[in-house]
This record gives sequence, C-alpha cells and structure tokens, in this order.
Amino acid sequence: MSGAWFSSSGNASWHSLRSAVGARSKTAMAAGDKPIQLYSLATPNGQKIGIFLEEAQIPYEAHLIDIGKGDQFKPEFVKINPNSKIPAIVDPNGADGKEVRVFESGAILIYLAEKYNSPLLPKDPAKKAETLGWLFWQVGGLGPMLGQVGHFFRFAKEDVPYAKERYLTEAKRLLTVLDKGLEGKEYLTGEYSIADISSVTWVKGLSYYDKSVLNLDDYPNAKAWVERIFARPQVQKGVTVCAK
Ligand SMILES: N[C@@H](CCC(=O)N[C@@H](CS)C(=O)NCC(=O)O)C(=O)O
Repeated sequence: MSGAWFSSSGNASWHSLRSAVGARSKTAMAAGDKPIQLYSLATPNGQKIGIFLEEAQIPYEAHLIDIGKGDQFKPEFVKINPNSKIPAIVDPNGADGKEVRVFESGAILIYLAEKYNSPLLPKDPAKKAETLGWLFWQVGGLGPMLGQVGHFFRFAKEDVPYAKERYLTEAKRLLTVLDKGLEGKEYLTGEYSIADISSVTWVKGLSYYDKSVLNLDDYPNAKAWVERIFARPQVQKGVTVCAK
C-alpha cells in the first residue's frame, strides 16, 4: 500500500486549495445550480464521493484536506466533520434552504443520491435494502479491515504478528464474500450503484499491497468488476478529485 495517502507533501492550507479537476468555482455554474462543497483527499474513502459526483453530474467545488498535514483537525473542518476525517460535504442549499453538513462517506453517498434522485440508489425497497447492505458492509467491514492490514503491514513501528494475522484473515474473508457476491453478476446488486462505488476504490487499492500479502488475482470476479468500473470515464475522473 502506498504511503502517499498519508504523506505530508502538501504545502497550503485546506481552505485555500482546490482540486485540479471538477467544478472549481460557483461562478462557472449556471444560475439555479445547487453546488456541493466537497472537503476530501483522493484516498479510497475520499474517491468514492468524487466518483459519485462525476457519475451523477452534480456541480461541486472540491477542497483538498491534507490529512498528512493535519488539516482534518483544524477548527474550520471540525465544524463540518466533528470526527476529523475526510470526506465531508457542505450543501449550502439543503431542504428549506438551510446549509447541511454531512460526514461519513456512506452518509454522503445516501444524502447526495436522495437529494439528486439518482438511480445509483434504487427506489425499490428490496433493491434499496440490498444496496445499503453492501454499502454498510464496506463502511463497517471492508474499509476498516483493509486499513488495518495496511497499517500493520506497512506503517506500524513494530512488527505485531498477532494483529497482522487477525486483520489479514478477516480482510481475505471479506474479499471472498465480495468475490462470491459478484459471481455471475456485473455489479453487486445486479445494477451499478453506490454499493459498487463504495467498495471499488478499496479493492482497486489492493495493487498497493505486496502480492504475497493481498493479491487481486485471487479474486477473479472482483478483479473483473474493478476493471469494468474503472473503464468508466466518470470513475477515472472521480478518483483524481482532491488528489495532491
Ligand atoms: N468511516 C469513515 C472513514 C473515513 C476515514 O477513515 N478517512 C481517513 C482517510 S481514508 C482520514 O481522514 N484519516 C485521517 C485521520 O485519521 O486523522 C468514512 O467512511 O467516511
């Protein structure tokens, strides 16, 4: 896994930085647009929101939060996300015209999909439940477990075999669940949705691990699914939003 996600090479404060791509200024948008203010970094969690905004063609302004420099702890950002993590959004024009602040990537995907009536969150109750099941599975399981694998295999100051074994075993189990879930299907619930967007950045990130630790080739359905989704121009653009 790359240390770049956590590096501290940025050189400007969060509120003065903008992504190199995506909508950059409210003035560039047509009158009546309701722009979304995105505070993020191009990590697997941050990239989900960039992908969704591009897929749904929502006007947005991207602000880089350099977590390597501690931008997430600045009072301006903590007002948006009390948990001091990217991604977060501000919708200056929420329901009844009031500003809405949303943190946690899953909550942001649901908020945006509902606000913009996106088919990426199905309306049918059964399909919606299945989509949210996979979404919460990623936020509560796949992401944290892969994050711990990254930590103990790449960043921990001491070798902790018990932790490595524990998190790697669970990460592999979850990847097997994903691979089985994709058997005979193009997307997790049959149709492309926020369930796919939520997990695909993490699974794409397996390429950052040593193949002796985690190898995408061991999960052929997941590998084909990553390639299918990353063939989409919206995804290719979305993952670069808030890149350093
Ligand atoms: N459950 C959160 C996780 C967010 C998260 O862990 N973000 C990381 C970057 S991928 C972060 O901001 N880390 C900074 C820190 O921990 O100080 C979500 O899905 O939004």
